[in-house]
Amino acid sequence: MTPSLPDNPQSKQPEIDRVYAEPKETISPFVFNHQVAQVFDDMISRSVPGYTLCHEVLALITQRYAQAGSLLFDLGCSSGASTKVLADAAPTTCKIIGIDNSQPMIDRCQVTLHDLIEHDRVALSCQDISDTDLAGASIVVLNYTLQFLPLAIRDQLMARIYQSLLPGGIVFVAEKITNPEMDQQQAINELHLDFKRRQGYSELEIAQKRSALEAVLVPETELAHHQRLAQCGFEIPQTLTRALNFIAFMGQKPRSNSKRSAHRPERDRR
Ligand code: GEK
Repeated sequence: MTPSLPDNPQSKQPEIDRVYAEPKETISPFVFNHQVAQVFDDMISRSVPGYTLCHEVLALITQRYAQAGSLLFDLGCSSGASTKVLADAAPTTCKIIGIDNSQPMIDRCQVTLHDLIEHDRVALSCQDISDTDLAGASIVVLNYTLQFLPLAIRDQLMARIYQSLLPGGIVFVAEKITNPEMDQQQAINELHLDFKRRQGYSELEIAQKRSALEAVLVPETELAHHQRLAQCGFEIPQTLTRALNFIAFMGQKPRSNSKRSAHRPERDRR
């Protein structure tokens, strides 16, 4: 039976993703438009293995590292799933800021986080994350967002996050990754396709979405991500969760310069 598709922007009920269910004459590059925003929760949870696990670990990180009185940023907040995790796990003196450059996603987020926004716990802003002032942050989250930015500006954004974070601050990132070993990449890719099939997506939906995401979602290797964090100055870049070709990882800004140099290996201290 075809699932019904209510189109009510005020509805909190997740709607079924059928964006690519019918054959399209031409496949345009994927955009976070109104149609996607309406079904986003269903779309991401049925497309990203480990999505819930990533949020469970984000809650642990937030409990441990959110600094009282600081700001927590969710960059690319979409419908607010990670924003809500931050709000639920952080001290009440923290303010949570959700940023997204898609107005339909922000509208959707306004609905799902209505109570938290009313109580001034969460604020949302529709803007490009390259323009966001991150001063005063103790945690910056980029859950499945960095992969949508042009490769050329990813280093710059991460360097700015590092500079803006308070000492001891955390960057928490979740991404789809690619594997430099062709055989491994192919095997894991096939398992990801199996995951989508088990979630009820048809071959047509999988193929059309894949072609829409081509050149829009550009994954990097796990090593490239860790190296970027290390180059910016983050300590202990490490992977926290892994499900097929999706990982979540974090890095911590040193609490002080002296502590950082004390932990650096001998060869790096010159
Ligand atoms: C979650 N974090 O559910 N500036 C602002 N927002 C952007 C930009 C940009 N330059 N580029 C993309 N976005 C969420 C899921 S989805 C991931 C994040 C996915 C936004 C875009 O509009 C979308 O809402 C989000 O980043 C990526 O935990 O759909 O795979």
